[in-house]
Amino acid sequence: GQIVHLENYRPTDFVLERVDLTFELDPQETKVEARMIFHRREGVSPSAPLVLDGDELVMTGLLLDQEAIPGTLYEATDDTLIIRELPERAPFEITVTTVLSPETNTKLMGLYRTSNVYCTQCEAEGFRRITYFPDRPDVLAVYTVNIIADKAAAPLLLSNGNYLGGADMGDGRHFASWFDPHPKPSYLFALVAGDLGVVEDTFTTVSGGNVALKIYVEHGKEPRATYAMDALKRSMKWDEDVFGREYDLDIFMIVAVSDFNMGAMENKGLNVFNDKYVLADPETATDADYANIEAIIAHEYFHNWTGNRITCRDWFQLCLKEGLTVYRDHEFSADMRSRAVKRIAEVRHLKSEQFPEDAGPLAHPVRPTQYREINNFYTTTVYEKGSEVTRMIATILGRDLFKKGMDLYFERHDGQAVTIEDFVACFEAASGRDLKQFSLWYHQAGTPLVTASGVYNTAGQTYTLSLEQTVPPTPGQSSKAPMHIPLRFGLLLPDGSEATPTAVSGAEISGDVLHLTERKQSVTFSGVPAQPVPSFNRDFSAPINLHVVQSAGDRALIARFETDLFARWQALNTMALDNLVKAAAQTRAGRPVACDDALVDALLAAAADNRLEPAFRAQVLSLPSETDIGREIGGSNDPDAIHTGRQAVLTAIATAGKDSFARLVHEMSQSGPFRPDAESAGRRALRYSGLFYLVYADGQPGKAADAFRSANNMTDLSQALTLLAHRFPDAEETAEALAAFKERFANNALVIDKWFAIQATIPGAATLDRVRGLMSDPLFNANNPNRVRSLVGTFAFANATGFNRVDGEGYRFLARQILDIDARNPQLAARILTSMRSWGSLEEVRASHARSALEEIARASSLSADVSDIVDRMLE
Ligand code: HT7
Ligand code: ZN
Repeated sequence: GQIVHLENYRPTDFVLERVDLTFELDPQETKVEARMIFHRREGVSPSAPLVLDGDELVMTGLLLDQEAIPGTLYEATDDTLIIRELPERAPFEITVTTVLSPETNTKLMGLYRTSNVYCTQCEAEGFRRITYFPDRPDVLAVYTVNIIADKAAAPLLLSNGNYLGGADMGDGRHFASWFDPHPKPSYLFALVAGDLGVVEDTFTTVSGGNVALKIYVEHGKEPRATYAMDALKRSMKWDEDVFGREYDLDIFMIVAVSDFNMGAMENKGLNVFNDKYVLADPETATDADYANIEAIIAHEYFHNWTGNRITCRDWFQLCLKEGLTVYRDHEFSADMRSRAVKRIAEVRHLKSEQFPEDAGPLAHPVRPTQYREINNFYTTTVYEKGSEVTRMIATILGRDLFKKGMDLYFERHDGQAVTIEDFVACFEAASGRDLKQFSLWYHQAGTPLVTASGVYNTAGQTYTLSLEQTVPPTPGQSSKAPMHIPLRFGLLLPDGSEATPTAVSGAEISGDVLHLTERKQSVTFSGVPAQPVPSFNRDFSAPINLHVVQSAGDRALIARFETDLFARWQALNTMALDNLVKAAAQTRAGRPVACDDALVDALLAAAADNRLEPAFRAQVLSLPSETDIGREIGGSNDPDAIHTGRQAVLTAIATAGKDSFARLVHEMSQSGPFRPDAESAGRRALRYSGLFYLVYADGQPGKAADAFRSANNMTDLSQALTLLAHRFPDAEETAEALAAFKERFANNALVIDKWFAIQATIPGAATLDRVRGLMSDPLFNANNPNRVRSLVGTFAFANATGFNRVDGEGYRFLARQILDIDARNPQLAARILTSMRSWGSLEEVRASHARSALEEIARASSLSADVSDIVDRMLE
């Protein structure tokens, strides 16, 4: 693929007014007729041709105002259709007829089949696989869709907008027509046809509109869609209450399908979901599944305003809809659950996924300026860092001005396709604040590093903070300008209370936000009665790395007294991370691992503190992951040493806290029926933390095996199985539990994905052979993205010791898998390949094996654009 540059953006020569689509569905020979009304944009040369996008299309007809266009006036290639000599002023109609084979479409882009259901995925550039079209987000049109299909095979015919009507055609077929009054880009088009069950409900909007709600799932799975329906209604209400956004059609539909490249898709009025993010019941879904369903249902629904009503001018602006919508779904979940616990989970995810991306060869700005394959830019940087950038705008402006800016955005840009600059301008206009320097967050890649040190002057009762920021170099960006970093902070006094300085100089401070804007900044606080302990980045107000030299005692003070719960957790987590980094070094040097008493004491104190909610305490007890430790070490990493050191620290904590953990398990045991709410989930999480350490203290599988046998919900069951398999992979109890789990859930693919994932993450070199074996299990299906992700993806992303085997076999295995998957589904292959994005931080033996594996992929003939884009960037 060629590189697309932002600077080359220009509007289309022709304006698309209306689209009429007719589909005659057939598994191998679907006929699509697209009638499109265009007019030449003012000022465009009369000789300019109409250029439409296509991808693997077979065109069987081409008309201008219902007359065949002579072959001399058009040119159809693999990826474009060019039509010349079109009317200068008057609108004209182009009719394109194409024939598609949904059944053999394994890329899952465009129109495809999944479990006998016809389904589309058009974002980003899938519509061009249906017909020749101006397939770009700044072309907004009103669509009418007619669907014809065999009535028995596809009793259900769905598309965007409102239902117009339908009828029997008398020949075994029937049709349905849909009209979407809201102009939309082609990437939001959707069609679904098949035989599905439905869960129905209604929602009355704040202004009295009645909306029919429908969630379509495979027959028999309806009861498992009720939680999703509940989440949908809560999302609709929340968007009215918090953002003032009402739904705008008579009907809102969600369809769950089992073959899907990503999580879900926000097509106007007809969201299509990976069934993993719709289906849940206590027997088969974990608390994490419930939380994900709630978040993703909300995310896709929120896109109706942030993405659909106001869309992106071009794909460089992807964060305009994704970053903002992730921010919205984060706020929603924070309101539905515990805000502090939600924030901790977000930051853990950001640090374990986005920070490595930003520190490696795939680093790119939140708003990139070039791409080869847009599918590869649906990244954690665009999504999660994009959300953090939106959050920082809210932090800098404060709640009211942020709201004023959002209202202005909706008012100014409804119905338009806009840019990040348009978005930021709304907040500048609403607040009168200049956000030029702040906007560097969109343009400079890399995680800023802030170092801080403080000096207290006893005589003058002043405290001076020296702050310095650097942004590391990233591909294509060697030097960076200083950023505007909003740092929430507090100065804690030795008694745990917070200092209230009488004056501050050297930085703008508003409330507890310190605005760091210079490369080096010295900030002095007056009227500080004693040497304070600074607590930085409360609520993780800025997505940065922070280096502050702080003693375990200082951190323990923050952990005990901070008013910001996130900062408490952060202090404990940092204390643990310091220990784990040391443990890895000790292991590597062949020395015994020492675990600081201060850490053990602080963890046990927090764990036993009944004033803290259980979910928070569980987060405290969940130590930084091996990836986190590797990131902190930063280079020449040895995953085996990191793992062994971490295991030793876990065992030390477990041994020291055995009695407390036994108490926790007892206190957190629940009776009564399962409830998926956050409070109950928190108690399950804390109980599991206790069990985890008890099993580590015992060094025996007994308690985990008992927990497995007595579990009455999927959270407890899958965690017990994980504990057994990961800690005692060769024990008889483990083999029995794995077999029992498989037998019980063999007919539930989503649960079997957990079974694959648990085994794929068993630490150690032997797991590769296990994964190979599982690939020939009859329950594995190499064509289903969820199966492939749960086995191959999880092994590569989440098994540091197994995947990074020192002999390089893990990388060679992945290389072959990538080539195999790429032949069917390039998007899936490219995404799994990004698991190698941090290969440059490995010690040299592993790094050299990793490089060879990447080179093997790069050398392969007929690589997709998706995979070659990723592999080339990783080798640059
Ligand atoms: N906007 C969607 C992103 C998306 C996608 C979804 C399914 C398959 C392929 C896809 N490519 C891009 C999902 C979202 O962020 O809401
Ligand atoms: Zn999204």
